[in-house]
Amino acid sequence: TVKVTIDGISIEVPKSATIVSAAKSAGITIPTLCYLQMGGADYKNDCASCRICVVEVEGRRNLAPACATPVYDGMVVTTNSMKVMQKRKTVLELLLSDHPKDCLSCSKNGECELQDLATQFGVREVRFAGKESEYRKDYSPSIIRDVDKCIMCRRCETMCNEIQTCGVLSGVNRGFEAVVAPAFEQDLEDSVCTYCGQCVAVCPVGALHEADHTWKLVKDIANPKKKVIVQVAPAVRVALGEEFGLEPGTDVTGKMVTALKKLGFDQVFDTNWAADLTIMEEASELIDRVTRKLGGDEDVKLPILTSCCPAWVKFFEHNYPDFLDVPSSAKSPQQMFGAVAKGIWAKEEGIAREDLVCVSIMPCLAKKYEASRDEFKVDGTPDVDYSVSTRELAALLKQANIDLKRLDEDKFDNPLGASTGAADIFGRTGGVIEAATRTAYEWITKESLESVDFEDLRGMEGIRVAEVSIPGLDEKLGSKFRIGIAHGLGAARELMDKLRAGEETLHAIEIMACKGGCIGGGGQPYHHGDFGIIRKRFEGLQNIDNNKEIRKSHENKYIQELYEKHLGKPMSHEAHHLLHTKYFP
Ligand code: HC1
Ligand code: SF4
Repeated sequence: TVKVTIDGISIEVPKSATIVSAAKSAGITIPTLCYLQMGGADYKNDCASCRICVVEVEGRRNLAPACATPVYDGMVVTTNSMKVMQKRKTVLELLLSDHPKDCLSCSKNGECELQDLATQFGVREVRFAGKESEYRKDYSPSIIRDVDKCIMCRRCETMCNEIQTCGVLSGVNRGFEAVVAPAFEQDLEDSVCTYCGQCVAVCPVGALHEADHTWKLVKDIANPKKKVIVQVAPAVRVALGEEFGLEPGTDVTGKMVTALKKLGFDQVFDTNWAADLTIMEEASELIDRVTRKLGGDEDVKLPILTSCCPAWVKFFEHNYPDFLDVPSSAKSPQQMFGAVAKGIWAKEEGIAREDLVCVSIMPCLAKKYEASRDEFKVDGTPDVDYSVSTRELAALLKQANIDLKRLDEDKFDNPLGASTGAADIFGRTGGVIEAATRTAYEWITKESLESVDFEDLRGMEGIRVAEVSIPGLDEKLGSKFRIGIAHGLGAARELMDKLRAGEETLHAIEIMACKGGCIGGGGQPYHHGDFGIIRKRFEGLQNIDNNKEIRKSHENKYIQELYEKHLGKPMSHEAHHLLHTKYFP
């Protein structure tokens, strides 16, 4: 450790500390803008581009950026001198001089870190008003880039390149024209962007935001000719409460159902129901592939990869075109839900396809793009009409004067609303493969599991490998069943590269594009760099699973009924037609 004095307070801090982190441990908050560090997610943006965090260091002529200046023994720092305050204000006004002033209609209004600083610094006028840089807006199915608002903090660039390893965003041009953009300033849609939305999750201003479908939804609900049904993803129920002042991880399932009914949805269903259905298909596919492989079929690909995360799907389509036949062909729960709702349920209810609007509430921005993919359309109309983020839902509830906190609890409608605990954990890293393991284990051994808790599959490390003993299969495989888990696309790439190089042997792999899984999705309430929030959502989902009476997907009665009445058995011709898909390079 080293001793430093900050604003007269002497403290001992680790040698590796910066002035910002040292000040924090002394209880002093230095304002920052470009700087963001997320412990637990390995994310650190300390490019010192904004200079808001400047401080005085004794013996140093120029002010130092606190985020990127390491401490040393005996260092004396002043964070609040007149010189510092004036400099910060000038920096802020220079930033604002090239920033649109349309805060009232900005997607980030109320949550913008630049706006917060302007409030904190009491900015009443911008002394350096003049020419502002102008760029065209870039619209994609999931994300809108409003580049005029970019402040070159480069948080998105760090996220996209270092954590997600997608390499889509980087600084281009110089001086006044400088901006963060895809190569050649092409549109996101023409790039290898996965729409993971993690750049949106860390953008401090309104330069990156979701393609907002809220008003389409309002219009459809208000249209008496339309039947509007909704499905809600697992991860939404442990995060939505945050927008209403509840602790991260609080289970608001029942209140959320009431809220959705109050909004006017005709039926409130659950993506979880379709998550149970996904497990039926995925676990069957897994057993089928393992059995065929053991039978000597050389064409069979193992490990099987999960395929419910659309950003991961787009990632492997771009980066691993040689692996297109490796992931499970099972559609994601969102798309299975849409296919069954429009292909079976609507017919039973006598609702014409063109009159049914199927909406999903998702923690994810890539789900918007997934819903728009051509292979998920029938006669040109999508199975899921549009996907709305957790944040958009919260905003809409507030507009409709619905205070989630104060609502009574209600239950999802059936048949597409019942689910098991295995479905809830889909929303956290490791959950999909744990759910599949619960079912595959019982199907292979024909015995009931003593405990459905596969603790070894849980955790937050970016890449995890665990072995599960499946009596009867272990001997044939010559090893235990080996499962890999990765979350965050950088971790996914690391694992995939090992597979490609033959350095790792696994039987099944779960990959989720976002850190923590869907609970950390790009459409969730902003965490402002606090990874502890994602951990709490993780625990929230686990608690729901722990407390469910039924915790294995194949025991979901409504799913069993679907097979009995319509699909026969998993992987049947009918199931393939409705519930499976293809991938494209
Ligand atoms: Fe997910 Fe999934 S878990 S992908 O993270 O498989 O978005 O929550 O809805 O489809 O069920 C997201 C979450 C979600 C799907 C499910
Ligand atoms: Fe990169 Fe993901 Fe943002 Fe696309 S959505 S630019 S892949 S961080």
